[in-house]
Amino acid sequence: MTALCAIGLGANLGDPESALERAINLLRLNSNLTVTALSSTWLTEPVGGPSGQNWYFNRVVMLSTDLIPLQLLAILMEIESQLGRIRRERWGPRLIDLDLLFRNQDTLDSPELTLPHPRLHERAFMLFPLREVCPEWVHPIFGLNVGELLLRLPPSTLQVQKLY
Ligand code: A4P
Ligand code: MG
Repeated sequence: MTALCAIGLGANLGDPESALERAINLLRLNSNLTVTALSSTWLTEPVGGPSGQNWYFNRVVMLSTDLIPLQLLAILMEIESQLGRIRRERWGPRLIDLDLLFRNQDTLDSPELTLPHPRLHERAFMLFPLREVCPEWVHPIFGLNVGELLLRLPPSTLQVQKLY
């Protein structure tokens, strides 16, 4: 069954804008999925991790695919390693991070994959770009759409800026 999926992209090391472009091109080249929408690029304050990190560049990509979620996750990890990501500390600075934000209304909680992404609902850096490309999506656990999830966030967590 073809499913609608959202991918969250983030980068804050090296040349983040070109890393995001390259990741999107690799997704477009993959014959097992179809990219259907791209958000703007957002510049966002780092959440978690060591202090003094650069601000992140974040985007959301919508795609449709017949792949099962673990196959899609494997593709995302493959793209991360093609772009030179080496996993170091959790939430540390990174060349590129690709997260599967959701697949339709699926819920899944396994060691390799949690759907929707377990922190999506609390992250302005993903919700602002997601609202541009899929505002109608309803979180299957909270029963709220993307705009409603954003309204719940404390103003102090909204340090984001739309670039282009
Ligand atoms: N995993 C489980 N569920 C998922 C999912 N839905 N999508 C597992 C992707 N991966 C999922 O991820 C660790 C493991 O999570 C994977 O092996 C996968 O099996 P990782 O990418 O190796 O490590 P990470 O990215 O350091 O950890 P994590 O938990 O993915 O971090 P987050 O939550 O993605 O946070 N601030 C701003 N402003 N912008 C950002 O983009 N990103 C992070 C990373 C922190 N702060 C940020 C940003
Ligand atoms: Mg990740």
